[in-house]
Amino acid sequence: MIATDSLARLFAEAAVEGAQPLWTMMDAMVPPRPQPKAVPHVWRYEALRPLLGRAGTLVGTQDAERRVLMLINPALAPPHTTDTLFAGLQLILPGEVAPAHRHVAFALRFIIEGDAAYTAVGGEKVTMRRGDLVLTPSWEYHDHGHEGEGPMVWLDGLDLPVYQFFPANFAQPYSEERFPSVEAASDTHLRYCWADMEARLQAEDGPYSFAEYEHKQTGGPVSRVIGAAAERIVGGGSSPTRRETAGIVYHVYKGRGFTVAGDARLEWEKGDTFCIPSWMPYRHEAAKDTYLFRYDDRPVLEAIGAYRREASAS
Ligand code: 1HN
Repeated sequence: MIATDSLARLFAEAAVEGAQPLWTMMDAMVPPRPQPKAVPHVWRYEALRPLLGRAGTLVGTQDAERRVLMLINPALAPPHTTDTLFAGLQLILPGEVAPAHRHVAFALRFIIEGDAAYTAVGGEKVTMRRGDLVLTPSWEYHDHGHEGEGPMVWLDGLDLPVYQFFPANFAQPYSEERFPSVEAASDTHLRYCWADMEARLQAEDGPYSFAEYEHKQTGGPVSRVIGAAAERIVGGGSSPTRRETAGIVYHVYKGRGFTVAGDARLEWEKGDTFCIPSWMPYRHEAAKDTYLFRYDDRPVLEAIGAYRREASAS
């Protein structure tokens, strides 16, 4: 019996019992470095904006609930923009209401176009303008509406892919279209105006600066899973090369240039959104004065002791 035994036989019998050897796949189980599935990619606003406009005539917010074009990583399936982050472009038109609901997933909005829509979050009605960052904390009822003129477009950033892994995301519609709300205080912790961020970035000298959004109540990142920041690069300037275990979604608030991410060269201009996978060295180069908004999964990585960052040779 023993004489005729073999590993192949052992593996076959183990498989019947729902077990497999670790030693044949040790490297895949504990790889020497992070192995993100996402690839670097740019979503061009010039190409997507007309499609979003057509969606605006073809489907209403009542039917769609949220009129969002998801920005899906070419190497992954919805809702993955990176391994852990979701990004989408949402359109709301004057007179529309996107009905109230809540979910465990956290959402942020970075306003790309327009200035008179609101998002009502947990009873606070927050008016949104271009460049604002607006937070929708986990499990708060929220609806969006537009009482002004012209289309309103924003970038939605959610931690949805995290809930592909932790099946702990609940969602619930509210019984009515709108959750009752009153005008938010001008300094609400739900809104972070661009002017404040731009002033912080300009306060730093040099061709490149970086500033993190600080939650107005906690002083920490904007959520437990997602952090957000902005960067300024003067025309002709560049950022340092670095890599971090966080996955990152970038949005070009203003400017034009490119980012080298691993072997990829991502050309971008105002309105574009692009992503950097975990641990890939990256560097931005600006052709003209540029401001980038970004969000990442650094807070959740820090919570589990898995955030690392290093400057790397360019
Ligand atoms: C969602 O609820 C919103 O509330 C936006 O505006 C984007 C993407 C996937 C799932 C839910 C919103 C979303 C979303």
